[in-house]
Amino acid sequence: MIYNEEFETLPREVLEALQFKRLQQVLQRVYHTVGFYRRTFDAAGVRPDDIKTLADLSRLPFTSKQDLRENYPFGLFAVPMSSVVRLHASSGTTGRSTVVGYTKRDIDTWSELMARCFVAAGLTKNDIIHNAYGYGLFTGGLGAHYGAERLGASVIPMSGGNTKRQIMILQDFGPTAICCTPSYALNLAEQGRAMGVDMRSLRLRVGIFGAEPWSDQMRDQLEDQLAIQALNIYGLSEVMGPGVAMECSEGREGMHIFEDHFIVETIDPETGAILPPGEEGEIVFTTLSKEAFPLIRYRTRDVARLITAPCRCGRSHVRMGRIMGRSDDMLIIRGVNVFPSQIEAVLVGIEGLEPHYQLVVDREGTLDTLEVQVEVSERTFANADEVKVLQKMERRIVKDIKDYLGVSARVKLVEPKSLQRFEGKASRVTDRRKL
Ligand code: DLL
Repeated sequence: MIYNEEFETLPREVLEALQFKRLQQVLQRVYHTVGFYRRTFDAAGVRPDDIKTLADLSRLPFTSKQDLRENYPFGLFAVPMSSVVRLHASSGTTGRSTVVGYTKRDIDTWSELMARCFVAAGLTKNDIIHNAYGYGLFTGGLGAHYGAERLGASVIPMSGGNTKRQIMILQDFGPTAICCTPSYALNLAEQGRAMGVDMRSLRLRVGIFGAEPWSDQMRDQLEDQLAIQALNIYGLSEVMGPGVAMECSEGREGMHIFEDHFIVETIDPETGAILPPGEEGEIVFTTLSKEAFPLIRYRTRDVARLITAPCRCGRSHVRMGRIMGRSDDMLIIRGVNVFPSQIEAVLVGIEGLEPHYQLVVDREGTLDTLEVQVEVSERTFANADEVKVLQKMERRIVKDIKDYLGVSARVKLVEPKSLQRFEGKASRVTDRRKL
């Protein structure tokens, strides 16, 4: 089943003609309404009128997360605030996070794209959708919620956390689909079993999992433990939120990118050169219909490959394979995006610490763990005859990391000069997770 048969199955030439028409419109709009784009286009010596084919897009400069940060909070909005009906922000930052805005029509488009995702997963208005993506500034909760309502399904706005209650609702309300991060789904399965619940006999038949990397092995585990079909959904706040791309239940190999609303490119993260379809590289998106927060050639830092082979579901939109990694150092810990530099910002704000730290990420059972090892200064160390002083410091760091970044960490204070020093690029993260 296809939600928007007309647009999701457009023949390639028609799709590209539509993309080009929309591209011209969005370029004119950003050039005339967003100072940042006017400056970067001018600096590159390209004007919207110079873009005469889709391939000319490559003449335009990229937009990076850094550009978004520098224009915090609303500098890249292309409409006045009076037209913005919703704001979201990326998780986990000490201030200059990325803030995104939506007009009424943007919310409508997003709802439609999420409804397309649900239908691609085989859902209809007769389904009950348990939505355990977090509601709030994170786009997951509300994004999936509006899509489920658009489809006409019954949505349970669970949000994240409170696992025992989630299991009770899963048993009592009998949802047929669940939306959450894949690691949380494993966690639910495990805790359910511990509570003596037969998690395979719930009414669930589909899981729509995303917001963090996962693997085919994890898919097998989820399908086995919950007796469901587990499908991959992709998105990022900057570009829209969940629903930029979705795996269909027929193909199950790669996620269809809704190309009537986004142009996708893969580039070499080092040189910025465009790669031929099929080669693994950094994914770059240009939004074609967004009003409040259009993005031109946005570098996602997500590494994947595009699949152009036709899919048996009949959708003509290109697919992207699983995200294979990132071309920067962003970590996703229990669904929260964390940059090591943000942890560093917390640590340097605390007296008595040295700027030498290591982050160890692991997975215990189904839960991601983050350990922050940080050196205390000679002075603190010499004066810390009382263990209490160090314990107090540890607690403060744990609290600050939780307050600023929204992620729980274990903190280990270590002796001055005990952590490894680096001659070139510091490598501060050890990621032991096997997905
Ligand atoms: O995670 C939006 C989302 C919500 C997607 C719910 C899917 C489901 P952000 O918090 O801005 O937005 O994080 C975006 O998460 O750049 C990827 O690195 C990662 N990511 C999202 N989906 C997947 C996926 C939401 N299916 C960042 N596989 C992205 C791997 C994913 N990584």
